[in-house]
Amino acid sequence: MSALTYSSRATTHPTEVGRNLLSIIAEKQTNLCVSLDLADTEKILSLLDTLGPLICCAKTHVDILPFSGPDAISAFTDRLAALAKQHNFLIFEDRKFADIGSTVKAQYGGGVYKIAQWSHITNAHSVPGPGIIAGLKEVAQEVGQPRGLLMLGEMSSKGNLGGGEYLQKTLEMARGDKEFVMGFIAQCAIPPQDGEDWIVMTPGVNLGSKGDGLGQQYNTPDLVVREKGCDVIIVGRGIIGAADPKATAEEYRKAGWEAYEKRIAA
Ligand code: UP6
Repeated sequence: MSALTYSSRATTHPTEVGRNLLSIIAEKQTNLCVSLDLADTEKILSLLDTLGPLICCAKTHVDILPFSGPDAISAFTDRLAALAKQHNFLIFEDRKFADIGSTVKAQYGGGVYKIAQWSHITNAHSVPGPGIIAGLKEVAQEVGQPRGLLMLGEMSSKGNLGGGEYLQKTLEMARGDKEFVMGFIAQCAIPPQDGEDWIVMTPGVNLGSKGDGLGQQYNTPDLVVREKGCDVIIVGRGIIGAADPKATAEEYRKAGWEAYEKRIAA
């Protein structure tokens, strides 16, 4: 796990999106990514306006939203981009691509969502093999804006097939493109080899619950950041389901930041 500070990693990270994310984290003193799993665009946008100063990243599942048509989608993603700029956070569409290179290329760049146009970060499963990274990268390069990919190495849910040898094989795949793959969705730090620095973003974080009855398993910010060495906590229902999302997000921000400070001081 990294004992280096976010700010030092922000200058050396091999990917541009990684450097941007680490600088935002260091500058705003927040390793909190909020997961906006809501079926209401106005709610998402107004929450982000409130939570913007407290987060480094906003995670979306754009396919949960009931859009009336393509114009409504671009209106939403434009407003999302404006909020990201205003409050200085990155956008992470949690698409979890999982097909052959040629198909994910079409899914990432096209369709109604045009994810690559507005999302700084997206993620992919390693099941299809390295072609998935190559396909997504072609789209990222066409966009001409910094885009980063996280590989899913281990999920938070009970009984998932990730971790162990699967994570190791996913890491080997990621090593094939260190300029595009910025890190992992995982539950522990990924030990770097020379010149590597994998950003680990970790879902399954909640201060008040152990799970959701549908397989989700929760850990605390302290466990995932201090003990396991992860870099970013991803919190959904813990914040968006709270009576006061702003005050609750500040609790998570503080808990995530203190866990990081303890880790680098140890
Ligand atoms: N997510 C997980 N676990 C993973 C990968 N992704 O929970 O291993 C995503 C879910 C959801 C969010 O798709 O958007 O993170 C977690 O939300 P929650 O905090 O409300 O459980």
